[in-house]
Amino acid sequence: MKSILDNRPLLAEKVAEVAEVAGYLWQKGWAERNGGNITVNITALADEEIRNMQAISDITPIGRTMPHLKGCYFFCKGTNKRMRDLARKPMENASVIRILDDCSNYVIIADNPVKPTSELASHLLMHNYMTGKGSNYKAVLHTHPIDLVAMTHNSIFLEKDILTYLLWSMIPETRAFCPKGLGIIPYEMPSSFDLADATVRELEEYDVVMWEKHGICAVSENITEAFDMVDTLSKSAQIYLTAKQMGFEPDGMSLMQMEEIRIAFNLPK
Ligand code: 2HA
Ligand code: ZN
Repeated sequence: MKSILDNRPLLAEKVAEVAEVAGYLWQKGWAERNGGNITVNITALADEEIRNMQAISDITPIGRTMPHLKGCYFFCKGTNKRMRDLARKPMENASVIRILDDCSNYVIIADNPVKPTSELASHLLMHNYMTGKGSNYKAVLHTHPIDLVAMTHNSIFLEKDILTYLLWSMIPETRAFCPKGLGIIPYEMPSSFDLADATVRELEEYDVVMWEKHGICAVSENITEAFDMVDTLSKSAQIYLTAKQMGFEPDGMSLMQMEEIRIAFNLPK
């Protein structure tokens, strides 16, 4: 069967990267059934032929106008599709969509008419925000990491930046590679615009945000970097949990030690 990936090595590489990360999400136990979703802005890889491709779906409303996404292209995991299937057969469990010139509707153009993720609204709103401010961020990851989601079931951890400092203090890597910390979004209905709006507000300050009692969202230049931030935060959560299981409260690195890392890695305040 013909695929949009044929003779497009850069696009094929992007999709292979998504498939690799989808496999990690499943292996980590963060992606039960159809849990989690991934979208990647591939507009820079859309050549003339892609731009002329016919729609293979009806024109579908996004539900909002996305002024910065006119004519953009996204690779989107399909709704109700499994991450573990996306890992093995990406083009059967995802599709490429085009945002129409009205910035309010999309069509699917390849390979199959796989309806995009139920979190499309929040993902596109995040892309719209990132593109609008001229950022080079192109990937949005949403997944359900067990340890980090468990922590959001304790209201103490929902206060601003409590979890950020706790997780930073577990291991120097987290301070270095998740330098903006972790935003917290109080529980909202999955797939809702309330959740999408709250997420975009937090992106002004953070690259990774927790959705209380649900999951995590990370944005970055590519899907590997987005995954790595979540993986690093989860490692910190595991260290915290392991210490608690050993029967003690971990000391954590001191504020001074964390500040040392900030300076050594030239990180913003
Ligand atoms: O795609 O994770 O938040 C399934 C979900 C919705
Ligand atoms: Zn979810």
